[in-house]
Amino acid sequence: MRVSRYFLPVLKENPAEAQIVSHRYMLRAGMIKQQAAGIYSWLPLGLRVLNRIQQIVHEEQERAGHIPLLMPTLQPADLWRESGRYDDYGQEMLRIKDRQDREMLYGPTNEEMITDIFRSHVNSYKDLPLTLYHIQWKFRDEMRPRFGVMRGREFLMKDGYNFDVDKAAALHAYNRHMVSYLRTYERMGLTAIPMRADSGPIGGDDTHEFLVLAATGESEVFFDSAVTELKLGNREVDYDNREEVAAVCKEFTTLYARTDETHDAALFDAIPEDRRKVARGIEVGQIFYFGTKYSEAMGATVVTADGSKVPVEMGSHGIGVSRLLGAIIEASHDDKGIIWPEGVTPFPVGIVNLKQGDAAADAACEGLYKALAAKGLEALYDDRDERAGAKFATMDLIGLPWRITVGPRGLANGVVELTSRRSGESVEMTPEAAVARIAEIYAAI
Ligand code: 5CA
Repeated sequence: MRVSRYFLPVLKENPAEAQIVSHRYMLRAGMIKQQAAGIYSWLPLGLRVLNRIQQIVHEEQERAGHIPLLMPTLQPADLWRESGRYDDYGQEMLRIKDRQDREMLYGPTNEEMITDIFRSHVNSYKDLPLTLYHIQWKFRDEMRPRFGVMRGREFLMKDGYNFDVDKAAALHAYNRHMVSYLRTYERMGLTAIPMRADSGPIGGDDTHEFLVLAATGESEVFFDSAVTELKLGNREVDYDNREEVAAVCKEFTTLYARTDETHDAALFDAIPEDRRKVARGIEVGQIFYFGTKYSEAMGATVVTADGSKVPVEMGSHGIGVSRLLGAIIEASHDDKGIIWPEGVTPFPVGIVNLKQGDAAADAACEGLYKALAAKGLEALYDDRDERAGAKFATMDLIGLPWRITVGPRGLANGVVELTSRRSGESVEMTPEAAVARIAEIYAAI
């Protein structure tokens, strides 16, 4: 993409309404525009990151054997009357009437609708296990929408629902979600710690939230600092192997890590003092096991191997897809702007032409742009007739992890400069070497 042809409405001034750094940088980098409290348009740069995040979520869900579908945003109120949640949900639910005066709602989550799909099509244990998920917009009329996409009213969520014949199988589904979430967040450059939590309006006995530590997080968290050292890394996990998946979950949930709702002072005090940490975190996901809460209320049953009919065992599992942009920026930025991890960056590399109109510089930039494209890497090429300082400031603000700087002086010696956004280090090399280096970095992602 050439900046001269792109739509990148960068702001010079700090927007007064933004209280935290991620919100400020998302507005300044021209990623989002607020349309109403907690409701945003996704401008092209923001959409690219949102798409990258969705792609990683899809890949990791499908790797775990979970199946995508797509349910609507609007739901009939009657479905929610069956579970009793239409009355329970309160003012967070946006209630709508259609022209026939039928009661509808903008879905805050989809337990009822997925249970309805299940009961219409599945009757036998032979069709289980089954986990269906979608990535869809939700609406919750939050009392205090704030911090940009972090606490929106309309927001994008991945929500998945498992259906299993018995509790042991449902707990395996819970564990599979935990492992797939750990991998998902790691691919986004995040450390998200699973913490024992409270189930709130979703209900159920077992639930973990995934928290990214950040001073601006809305949740107070208590943990053993050793938990932050745990990494899934590249290890292969066989998602069908119950013991193996359970062992990974045990590794990540044995050390003390809880949100304030479930905090236990006595257990916390048993941690060696130098490892006892109280901090703040951003909740980027939550998994729930709730058994037959919805299936019993809505008549979703399966016939088991011995011929008896039982309500299907369920759980639900959510990732805050749009919130993740804010969480990643909170975890990865400096005073010049965002620093995208390679896994989610909107463009893999930026090209800055120091002297637009100089024949050699223009030709070198075009050559780099095409050579990168040939390797499947779409660069953001700043081809505007602007001062170098302004181009650097834009690149730093939008946070592409790598920048290639091209100018007549370097080219006279056959070199361009490759700069890491994170370390600030620059290395001179030939254009060919720069392309090869970028390709090598992204091949490993
Ligand atoms: N049905 C379950 C799991 S699918 C559910 O709704 N879980 S949830 O309420 O915990 O939401 C899942 C994730 O969505 C949260 O962990 C959080 O990351 C994100 N989320 C929740 N509310 C908002 C909001 N107002 N703005 C942005 N993201 C949100």
